[in-house]
Amino acid sequence: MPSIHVLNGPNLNLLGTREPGIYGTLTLADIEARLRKGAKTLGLEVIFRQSNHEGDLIGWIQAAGAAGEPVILNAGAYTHTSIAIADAIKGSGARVVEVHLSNVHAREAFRHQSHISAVAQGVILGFGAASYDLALQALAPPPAI
Ligand code: CA2
Repeated sequence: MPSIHVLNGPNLNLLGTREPGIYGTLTLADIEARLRKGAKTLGLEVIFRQSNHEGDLIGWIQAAGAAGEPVILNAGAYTHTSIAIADAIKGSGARVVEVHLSNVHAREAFRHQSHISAVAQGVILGFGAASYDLALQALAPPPAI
C-alpha cells in the first residue's frame, strides 16, 4: 500500500487546548483519526508524526524524499523561519504539500512569509482540519482505470 507522510511541527501537539478561535477545537489526534479514515478509502497508509524539534522534521523529510513518498507538512512556526527545512525539501526531492489550519495571510505580518511555499508542490491553508484532507486528495494517486 503506498504511504503518505503527515508531518507536524512545533506546538501542534497543543491543538484543542487553547486558541480554538484560530485553530479550532480538534486535537492533533482527532485530525490524525479523520485523515486515516480518508486515506483508507484512497488505499493509502498514513505515517503521522509531530515534533517540536526542527532536526526531527528535517530527518523525516529527507527519509520521505529518499523513499519517493509524498509529504503533507504543517511546519508550524518553522514555516516562517526555517531555511533548513526548505533545503531539506529541495535537497531530498520530497514532494510536499504545505498545509496550515489558519489563514496565515489574514494574521500577523510575520506569518505572511513562508520558506516552504517556494519548494512545495502546492499550499492549502485556512480550512482548519479540512486543509489536511484536501492535501490528501491532492497527493492521492489517480484511481486505476
Ligand atoms: O495555521 C497553522 O496551521 C500554523 O502552521 C500553526 C502554527 C503557527 O505558528 C503558524 O503560523 C500557522 C502554530 C501552531 C500552534 O498551535 C497551537 C494550538 C493551541 C495552542 C497553542 C498553539
